[in-house]
Amino acid sequence: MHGATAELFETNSDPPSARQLFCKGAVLLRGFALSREREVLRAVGGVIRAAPLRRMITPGGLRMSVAMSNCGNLGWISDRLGYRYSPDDPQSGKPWPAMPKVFAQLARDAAASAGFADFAPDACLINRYEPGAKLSLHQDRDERDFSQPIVSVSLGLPATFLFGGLVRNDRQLRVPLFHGDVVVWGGPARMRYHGVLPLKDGTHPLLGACRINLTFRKAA
Ligand code: MD3
Ligand code: FE
Repeated sequence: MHGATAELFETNSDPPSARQLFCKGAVLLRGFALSREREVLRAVGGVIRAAPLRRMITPGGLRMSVAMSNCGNLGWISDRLGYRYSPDDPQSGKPWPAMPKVFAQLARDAAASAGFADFAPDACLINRYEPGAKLSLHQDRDERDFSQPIVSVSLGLPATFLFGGLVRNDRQLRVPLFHGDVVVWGGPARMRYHGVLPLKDGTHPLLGACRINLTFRKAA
C-alpha cells in the first residue's frame, strides 16, 4: 500500500475510554479526553499565548526537537545547568500561567479512574511535536514523590510511545497513542524508561501538523 494511503487507516478503532493495562501501574484510557477536547484545546491556546512554546537546551548543550511550555505552580525546565522545576518561566521571568480548571479536572478524573484518588497536580508540561520531533528514552525523576502518578494526555497526530523497563537497555513495548487518549502512570510503572518515536507527517483536523502532549505531575 502507498504510504499516504496507509496513514488514512492508521486510526484508533477501540471504543472510547476502553481501559487497557499494558503493564502493572500503567492504565491507558482510550479517548478519555475526547468529550472535553474543545475546552482543553482552548485552554492550551491560552497557556501558550502567555508562555510561548520553546525548544529548550539540554545540559549537554543540544536543542530539544520537542517545543515545551508549562502551566501550574511549577514548570519543568532544562538548560545548561540541568533539569528542574521552576515557579517562573525563565523566558519572561514571570510565574507560569495558572493551571486551567479544565486541565486539573481532567487529570484528577483520569487518575481517579485508574485508582489514584485526589490527584492534585501542581505542574503541567506541554510538549509540542512537529513531524520528525522525538523524545529520547528517559526516566522522569525530577519530582519529589514517586508514589504520585503522572497523567498524560495525547492530542493531535498519533505517535508511537516507547515503554521500557527500569533499566535503559530493557526491551521496549511500542504503544500507539491517539488524539484524546489519556495514560495514568503510577506504582511500578512510574520509574520505567520511556520515549516517543519521531512523529510521522500528517494533518490532524483540529491541530494540523502536530501532536501536543500534556503531562500532569505533582512535582513538589
Ligand atoms: C511513563 N512525555 O514529558 S507522556 C515527558 O508523549 C514525556 O510527550 C512523553 O515523557 C510525550 O516526560 C510521554 C507519557 C509518560 C509520561 C511520564 C511517564 C509516560 C511515563 C513517567 C513514567 C513512566
Ligand atoms: Fe517522560
